[in-house]
Amino acid sequence: MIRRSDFPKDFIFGTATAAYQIEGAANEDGRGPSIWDVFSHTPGKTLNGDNGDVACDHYHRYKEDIKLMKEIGLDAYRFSISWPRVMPDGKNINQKGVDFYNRLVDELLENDIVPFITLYHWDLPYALYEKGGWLNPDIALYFRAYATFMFNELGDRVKHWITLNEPWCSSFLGYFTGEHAPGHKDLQEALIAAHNLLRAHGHAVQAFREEVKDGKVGLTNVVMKIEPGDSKPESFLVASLVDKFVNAWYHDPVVFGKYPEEAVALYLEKGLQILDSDMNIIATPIDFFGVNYYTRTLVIFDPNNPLGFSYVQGDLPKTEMGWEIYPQGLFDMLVYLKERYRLPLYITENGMAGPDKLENGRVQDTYRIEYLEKHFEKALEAINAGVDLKGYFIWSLMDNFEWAYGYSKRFGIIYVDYNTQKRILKDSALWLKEFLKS
Ligand code: GBH
Repeated sequence: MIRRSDFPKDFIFGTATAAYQIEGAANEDGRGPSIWDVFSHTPGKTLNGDNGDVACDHYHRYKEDIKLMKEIGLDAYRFSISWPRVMPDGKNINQKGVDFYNRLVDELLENDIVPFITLYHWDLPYALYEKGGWLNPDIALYFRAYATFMFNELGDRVKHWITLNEPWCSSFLGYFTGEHAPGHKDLQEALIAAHNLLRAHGHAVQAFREEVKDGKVGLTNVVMKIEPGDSKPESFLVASLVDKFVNAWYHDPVVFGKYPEEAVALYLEKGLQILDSDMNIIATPIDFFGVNYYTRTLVIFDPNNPLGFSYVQGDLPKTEMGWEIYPQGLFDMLVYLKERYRLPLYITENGMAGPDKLENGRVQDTYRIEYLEKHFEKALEAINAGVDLKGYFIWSLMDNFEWAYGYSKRFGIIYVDYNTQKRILKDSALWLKEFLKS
């Protein structure tokens, strides 16, 4: 059985959340609307019309939630800042919103929990969306100003910062499939958004170097293991193409200052120009990559699909999201990232949605324990294979607003009863507590 003591001494275990998914208090203390408020209030965009107005009410219950983290024995906590809470119009400061994050950070530190902050986990101020959002090149400078403000405000106490969460999702789910806010469906827009997201990242890293001398800054990407879904040689080719599009696209420019050539070709084809000066900003050196790993993705060659490929279902056991459980992919991708980019890594998200049932005050989520244990093992194998993996954040601390799926999917190690806001440690949290002592 895997034990905590098998991991390096300074390895940290934590949980992760995101502001819009847990905070609630959407209209309190001067918070402005984000693209996700508008999107989730638009009929048909989220399952059952769910939205983050109340969510887990973490804005009011953060002390209780930190107490639970402490009880489990977590070393660290990754959360995101709601840009429209601190800058309701995307530019001007809302002191009450800033105060919340000061209280949150102080409470974490008092409990010896190391804060990791994500600056952007998808909740763009709606006022900036009205100015063009991620399609407006100026967005990178607005983001830089917001980041600079937050570094100044919290950088004395917070030493670990992540600029963006999963720019692939913000650009492709937000602007191409329309599954996420702002719900556009335009390939050219997705390409522009992706580039502006990376520019915003680079600007924030530059600001970080000026403001926080003794901290670390990185970028978190969703890292997908892409495999061919059948044995046709064409399917191997599309798998490697899709791999470039979801993985290398968001890592290569940050380290090498170059998009993979397949991405460059797509920009050219769509008549978009990429400036060298932009690439220099994007390639401002970072300290680590955050890895969000959930599953593998199978693709096959499909001449009838305009993209040239289709997604197919695999036959491994699946989570409630329909995602295959594939721990080996975590090992493979950690080793791949290490070889290609030679940077320290954190797993900033890993976890599963389960068929959780609260029965007699207990949630027996043995499947989640098994999922986590297997992924912990693969993380450890990666460390032993020479990967500089420094920490592991479970998604998520508690059940929360799962974007387009609303409250129907539960990823937490803590169960949330949305009628009463009562929190109940699932068996996985109790298992983790024992693990962390071992
Ligand atoms: C994360 O994104 C988010 O950062 C977090 O906010 C969210 O709550 C969490 O995941 C859980 O969803 O169709 O089988 O090929 C995850 C991004 C993108 C990962 C789609 C899985 C495809 C699975 N996901 N991806 S599959």
